Amino acid sequence: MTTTHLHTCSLCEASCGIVVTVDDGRIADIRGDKDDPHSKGFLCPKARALGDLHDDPDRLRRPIVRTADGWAEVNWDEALDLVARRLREVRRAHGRDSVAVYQGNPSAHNLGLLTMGQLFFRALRTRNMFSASSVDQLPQMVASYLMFGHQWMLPVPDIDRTDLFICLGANPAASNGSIMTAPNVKGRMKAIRERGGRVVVVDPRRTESAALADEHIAIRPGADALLLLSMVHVLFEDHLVRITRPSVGVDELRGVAADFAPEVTADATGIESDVVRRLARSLATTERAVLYGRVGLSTQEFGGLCGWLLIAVNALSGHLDEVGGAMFTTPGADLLRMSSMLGAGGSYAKRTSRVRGLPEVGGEFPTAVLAEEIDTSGAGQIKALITSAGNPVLSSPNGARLERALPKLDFMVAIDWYVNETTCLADVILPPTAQLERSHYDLLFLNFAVRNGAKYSPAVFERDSEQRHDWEICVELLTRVFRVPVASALARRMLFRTGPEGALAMALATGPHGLFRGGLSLRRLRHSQHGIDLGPLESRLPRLLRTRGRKVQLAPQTFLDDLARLRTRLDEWSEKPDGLVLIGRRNLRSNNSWMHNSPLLMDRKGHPRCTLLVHPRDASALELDDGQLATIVSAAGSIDAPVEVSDEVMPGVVSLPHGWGHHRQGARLSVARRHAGVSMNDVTDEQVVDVLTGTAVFSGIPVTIRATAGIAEPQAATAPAGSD
Ligand SMILES: Nc1nc2c(c(=O)[nH]1)N[C@H]1C(S)=C(S)[C@@H](COP(=O)(O)OP(=O)(O)OC[C@H]3O[C@@H](n4cnc5c(=O)[nH]c(N)nc54)[C@H](O)[C@@H]3O)O[C@H]1N2
Ligand SMILES: Nc1nc2c(c(=O)[nH]1)N[C@H]1C(S)=C(S)[C@@H](COP(=O)(O)OP(=O)(O)OC[C@H]3O[C@@H](n4cnc5c(=O)[nH]c(N)nc54)[C@H](O)[C@@H]3O)O[C@H]1N2
Ligand code: SF4
Ligand SMILES: [Mo]
Repeated sequence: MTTTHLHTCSLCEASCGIVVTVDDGRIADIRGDKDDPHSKGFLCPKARALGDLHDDPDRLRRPIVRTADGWAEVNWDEALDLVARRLREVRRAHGRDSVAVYQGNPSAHNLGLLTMGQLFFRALRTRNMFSASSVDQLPQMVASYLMFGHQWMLPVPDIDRTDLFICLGANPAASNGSIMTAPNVKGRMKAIRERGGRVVVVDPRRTESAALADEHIAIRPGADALLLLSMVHVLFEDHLVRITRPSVGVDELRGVAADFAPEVTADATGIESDVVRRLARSLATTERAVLYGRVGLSTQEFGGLCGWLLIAVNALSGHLDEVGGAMFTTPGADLLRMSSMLGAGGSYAKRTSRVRGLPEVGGEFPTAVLAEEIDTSGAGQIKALITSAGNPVLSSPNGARLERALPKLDFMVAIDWYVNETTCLADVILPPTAQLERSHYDLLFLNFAVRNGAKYSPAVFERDSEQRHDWEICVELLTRVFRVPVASALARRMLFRTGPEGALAMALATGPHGLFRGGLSLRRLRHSQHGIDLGPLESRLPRLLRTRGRKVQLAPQTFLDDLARLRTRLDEWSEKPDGLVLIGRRNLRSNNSWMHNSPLLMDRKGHPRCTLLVHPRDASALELDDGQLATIVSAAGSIDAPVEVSDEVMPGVVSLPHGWGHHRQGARLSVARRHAGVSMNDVTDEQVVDVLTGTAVFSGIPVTIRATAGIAEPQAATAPAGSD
C-alpha cells in the first residue's frame, strides 16, 4: 500500500515542508511540498537523507547500558530505573549542582524537548546547565538581553523586502540561514538583486554566499567589532544617524566611536577606509537595508561587542524594526510573549562558574568550562552528566580534553539514538523516536522566521510500542528521580495527558494570532497541514521591549567596559601581521557532527570535505601541495588534514569544517567512520573565549602548519603534555 504524508524537515532552521511517500512501510520518496506557503517545494539535499536516518541500522531503538562485556540492550523500565537511581545517588552524595545537563542543537527543533523536556532539566535545579548556545548565538542573546531586555528578542533580517543585505560572518548559501528561518534563502538572496537591490558579504573566505553577492569584502578574522565601530563613526561624522524607535545611549555611542575612524582600523581589519565609508553610507541612505550577522560574528574573541554593534548599527541607520530592516517575527506561538509572561526574559552574569569565573547567561554556563568543572575537585564539582541531542566531544572547544574528562564522571546518561563520539562514553543511552516518528512544530525557529507563520505536522510513522519520544523519556525520568508516591502518580498522568501538544495548543490559543485574534489553534493547524502563512513581518517596538521605559539601550555599560580589550587588540593588530589563523566552515551536505552516517550524503564521488583550505601564497611559502597532508598545531593540540589550495580564503587564513573526527574509538557510526575526517575542535582552545559572554572562539585561532611526515592515516588528536 502506498500512502503520502505531509511533514517538515527539522534538520536545519529553514523548516522546509516535505511530502513523504511510504510504500509498504518503507520510505519510497521524499519531495518538497509545493503547497507549503513558506518553502514552496524547496528542499536541500539533506531532506532526502531523513530516509537514511529512519532506516539506519546503526540507529538505536532500545536502551543500552554499559556492562563489563560491552553494551547490552535492556528494557525501558530497567534503563529508566537505573538512570533515576544513579542520578539520585549522585545528588544525595554531592548535592544537586553535581548533576550537569548538556542540551545539543537538535533540542531546539524538538517540540517535546522544548516543552516537557525542560520540566525535567529545570527540576534538577542545578547551576551546571550547558547547551550548544555558547558555541553559537550566545553573544547575540546577551546583546538582546542588555539592549531590549529579553535574550530571545533576536532581530531577523526582512530579507524579502530589503534592497541592501549586508551579511557578516554568515554563509546562508551553505547553512540555509540561521536566526533567519527562510527556506530557499539562496532564491531570496537572488531576488534582492533581481529587484535592483544589492548583496554584500563580509567574510575572510569568498563563500558560496559571496558568489551570490554584488561585493565580497575580506576581513581579518575577529576584527568585525572594529569594522562596526568604524561604521558607527561614519554614521555620526556624516550626519546620517536616523533613529526611529525610542532609544537611549546615542551620545555614548558617538563618544566611543570617535576613536575608531575607518582610517584607524583599516590596518587591523584589512579593509580600506573608503570601503567602510561607502558601506556605512549605503546602509544609511538605502531606505530598506539591513546588516545581518551570525556564527562567524558570534564565535570570535569580541563576539559580545559584535552582537551589540550589529544591533546598534541597524538602529542608528534607521533599520531597526522597519520594513526591509532588522525586524521581530510575530509567530503563531510567540516565545517572547510566553517567556515575558513567565518573567523569563533571560539573565546575564548573575553568577559565575566555579573554576574560571565565566558568567552565566540565561541560567547556563558556557561549554568551554564543562571539562574543567568535571576535572577540578571540590564542592560543586560535576559528578554526573545528562546529554540530550548533542555531541560535545566534537562540537565544544578542545573536545579532546572533554573526551578525557567524561570517563572521570561517576555517571553519564545520553538521550540520543546514536552511539556517537560523546554518547559512547555514557553508562546508559536512551534512544528516542526520530524525526519522522514524531509530530513537529518548530516552536523556537518560527520565532525567527522571515514571514509570520505556523505549521504542525503529525508523525509520518507510528512508533512501535517499545519506542519512546524524547519528552516521554524526560517525564519518566522526572517522575522517577523525584518520586513522591501519590503526587508523582498524579503528576505523571497529568503530564502524559498534556504532552507537548497540550503546551502547544495553549501557546497558539494565547498567541498573537490566537483564539481572540484570528482564530489560530492547534485544531486549525491539524486541518492545514501545509502550514499557514500569517503575513509579512510587522513592527513590534516599543511594545515588545522589556527595558526600563521601553527604550532601546544603545550603549549598555557592559559593552562600553569591554572596549578596553578591543583597543589593546587594535594596537597589536595594527603593529604586526599575525601568523596563520584558523576559521571554520559549513558544508551544505553536513549538519554539525551528524547526518554523516547517511550513505546518500556521504558515499558520493568527489573530493573529501574535511580539508584544510590554504591560500596559494601561504601554500607555496609552506611548500604544501594540493592533496598533501598537513599538520595543524595550536596551543590546544594538533591534527592532520589534507590541504586544498584555494584563493577562496584570504592570505594568512586557513579553514577547516567542524563536526568531523569519526575515527574515534567507541562510536558506532559505520558510514561516518568511512569518511572520518578530523575534528577541528581538537585544535580549538577552551581557554580562549570571548570573556564577556564565555562563548568559544572558533574564528581566528593562531595555528602553525607544516607538511605531515609519514602516511595519511586518520589519527587521534594529540594534546600537549600537561594541558589539563
Ligand atoms: N569549531 C566549531 N565548532 C562548532 C561550530 C563551529 O562553527 N565551529 N558550530 C557550533 C554550533 S553553531 C552548534 S549548534 C554545535 C552543535 O553541536 P551539538 O549540538 O553538540 O551536536 P550535534 O552535532 O548537533 O549532535 C547532534 C546529536 O543529536 C542527536 N539528535 C538529533 N536529533 C535528535 C533528537 O530529536 N533527539 C535526541 N535526543 N537526539 C537527537 C544526533 O543523533 C546527534 O548525535 O556545534 C558547534 N561547534
Ligand atoms: N549545511 C549545514 N547547515 C547548517 C549547519 C551545518 O552544520 N550544515 N549548522 C546549522 C547551525 S547549528 C547553525 S548555528 C547555522 C550557522 O549558520 P551560518 O552562521 O550562516 O553558518 P557558517 O557557515 O558557520 O557561517 C559563518 C561564516 O563566518 C565566516 N567567518 C569566520 N570567521 C569570521 C570573522 O571573524 N568575521 C566574519 N565576518 N566572518 C567570519 C566563515 O567563513 C563563514 O562563512 O547553520 C545551520 N545550518
Ligand atoms: S534547507 Fe534542507 S536541511 Fe534545512 S529544512 Fe530545508 S530541506 Fe531540511
Ligand atoms: Mo548552531
